Amino acid sequence: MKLTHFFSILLMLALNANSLNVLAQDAAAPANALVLNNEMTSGEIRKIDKEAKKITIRHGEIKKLEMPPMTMVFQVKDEALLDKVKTGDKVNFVAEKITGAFVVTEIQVSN
Ligand SMILES: [Cu+2]
Repeated sequence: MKLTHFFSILLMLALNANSLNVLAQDAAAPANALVLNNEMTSGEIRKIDKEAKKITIRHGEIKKLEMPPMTMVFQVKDEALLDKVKTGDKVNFVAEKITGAFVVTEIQVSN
């Protein structure tokens, strides 16, 4: 093996290791963002409207949506979410702003 070949192989290995590191960092970032994005908010079900696919929740602060504690109406992403809860239930839920509307995308009873 020529010495120049040896060095170019070393260089390739070094570059590959670098790009792998970068890939690993890129892969980690969205995962963290996802966890933050799915942070659950505590609340209490005040009203369920299956026909309109809406749910009224008295909720704690939702930092992601810059929203203080309040009682408000949410849409639900999936009608089946409404079958998991009933009025008066204490819940943890995920709310997202989707095309200008506040939508519950996940919900579970917490008591
Ligand atoms: Cu609110």
